Amino acid sequence: MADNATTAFAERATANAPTDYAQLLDWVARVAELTQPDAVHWVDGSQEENDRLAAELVEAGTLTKLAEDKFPNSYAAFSDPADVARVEDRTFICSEKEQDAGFTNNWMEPAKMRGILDEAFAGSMRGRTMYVIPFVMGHLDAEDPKYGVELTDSAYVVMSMRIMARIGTEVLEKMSAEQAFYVPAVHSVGAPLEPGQEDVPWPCNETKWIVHFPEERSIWSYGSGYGGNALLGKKCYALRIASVMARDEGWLAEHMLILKLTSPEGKAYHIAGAFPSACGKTNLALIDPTVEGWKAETLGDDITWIRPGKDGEFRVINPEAGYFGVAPGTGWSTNPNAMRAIAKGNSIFTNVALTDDGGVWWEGMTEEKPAHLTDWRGNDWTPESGTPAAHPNSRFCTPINQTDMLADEYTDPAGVRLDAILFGGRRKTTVPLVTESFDWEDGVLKGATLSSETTAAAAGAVGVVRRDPMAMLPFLGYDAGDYLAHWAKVSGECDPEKLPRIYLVNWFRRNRDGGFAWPGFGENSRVLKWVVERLEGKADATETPIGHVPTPESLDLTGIEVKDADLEDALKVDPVEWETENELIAEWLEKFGGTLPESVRAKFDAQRERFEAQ
Ligand code: GTP
Ligand code: SPV
Ligand code: MN
Repeated sequence: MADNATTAFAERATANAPTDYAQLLDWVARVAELTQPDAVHWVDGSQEENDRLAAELVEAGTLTKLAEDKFPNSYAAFSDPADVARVEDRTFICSEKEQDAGFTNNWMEPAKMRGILDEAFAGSMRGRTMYVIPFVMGHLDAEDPKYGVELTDSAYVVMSMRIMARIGTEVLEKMSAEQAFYVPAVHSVGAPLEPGQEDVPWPCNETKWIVHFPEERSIWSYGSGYGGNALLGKKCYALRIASVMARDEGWLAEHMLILKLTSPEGKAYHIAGAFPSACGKTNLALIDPTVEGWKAETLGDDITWIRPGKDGEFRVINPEAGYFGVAPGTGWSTNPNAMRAIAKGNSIFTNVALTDDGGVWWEGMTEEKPAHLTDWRGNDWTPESGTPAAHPNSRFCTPINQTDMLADEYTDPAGVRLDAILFGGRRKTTVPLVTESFDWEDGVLKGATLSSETTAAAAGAVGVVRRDPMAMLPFLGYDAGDYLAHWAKVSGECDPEKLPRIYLVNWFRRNRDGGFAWPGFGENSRVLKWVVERLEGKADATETPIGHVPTPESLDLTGIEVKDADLEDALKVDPVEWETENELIAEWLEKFGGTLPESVRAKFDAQRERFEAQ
């Protein structure tokens, strides 16, 4: 019941609001009544506003300004040590029916969850400002712009969302003029301040809730300030909620990079890659090809929206505007394109280490470790410390338009035609460097049974092999079997001749000595060259029970030294390893229950039969 005090919150929220969109004003007022912020600020997205928020966050100790001559307009943030990654066990899909969330998701009855959230959010923004961030995922001039509004009590989130998405006045004006649907997304760090109570640099709550109501298309996030938990346009909207929109509207929302590759003959190809978190999307998206004459340009590194195009092709766009990239392992030798983009500034680094001269450092940035650093926890660090200076899931947040190799088509709402899809993961054994699927449905099987060793991108154990369908395990907004059926449905609307070819890749296989069998990074261009030559019908391959694998001679290894034994280890399809793998796949497919599409089961049976016939 709204008494005078709570009504005052609602009035304050909408007084001087830069819009007359009644439904939006009403929702903002209701959330303000619930959360009771001290002030409400409608975000315009300007540089001045950003600079003001940055100054406030520096004052509060949340941000450290980096040396202007090294990283202009850039900041480092250090999170609470208990708030460093996505929290999958606290992430819920609250569909009306449990079966619609599927076996891969946490589910709770929506009414029950609403009760919990009402309690958690009641007064949760006390003593703080509630920011209203109008945003659009994808292009503002798309045929059907995908709007959202995030209400957050974190200025760090505002600054990060400004990098990751198109936000502010222009979006609000168009959304209001169209009275358009927007995804309502509420975020609170869950750390209200009593009058006079001093704030901490990274407020958060031990209890965390990352909740999606797919039918309502709404998001409620509580207790974390970190990345995918808090920048709600990213995983919560552009994957979980968007996957549900996509199911209902006939398209696909995927955890994929998009790369444009131009051959020495000047033919351009577009390749998407679905790899689980921290498994190499950003690195491949920004690849610096080592193979002669090939040019790479990027369109995106994390999220791809796929639609059937007018001519029966798959068309793809990147709905994001920035990178939230894994810092460790990003260096001048492994990823110079990312380093150049970062060096232009306008970035926020989270949980990296600070150098004594006002710069940042993380493991793998340079070969030689600095003699002294302040590590991500704020402690003195030297190479002898024996602990990582940067958190393994530390990240750089950088505008994509600072990329020298950004493809022109990035700005085109019509996107690009997709020629190939790579599914990849981290597997020490079993999965060869690259395998071409026999056909589309066999490729969908490869996606459905994709597996990877877990990484630091999510809280929990690292290095455990788990199945991760299409690299979407943590990001599916609905039942996993229905999702695979939807892949079949969307592809059924395309010209079969124009469907992208599907490849399974693994940059992480170990050789017999325990090292990486394949050098990876820029050298992956050699694999991409093989992929394109397969599309062109030029490259040789060996047929194996899982598909076509390069012959050792068909990979262009000019200019690098790869030992014969390593190449053998990288390309091998070992029947003994695959006996175990097929067992694990069978167990995995069992979990889908009744919604597993028959075509996936049939393609798996065919794979097993090919092994048996060997
Ligand atoms: P999210 O942003 O979490 O979705 O991850 P991502 O898939 O974009 O991962 P990213 O490209 O940032 O890679 C993460 C880690 O994989 C880094 O530590 C890299 O050094 C490592 N990595 C990427 N590519 C390769 C490769 O080709 N070979 C090897 N050995 N490691 C790689
Ligand atoms: C991932 O974990 O896949 C990321 C980082 O891309 S986050 O935005 O935190 O989800
Ligand atoms: Mn990701």
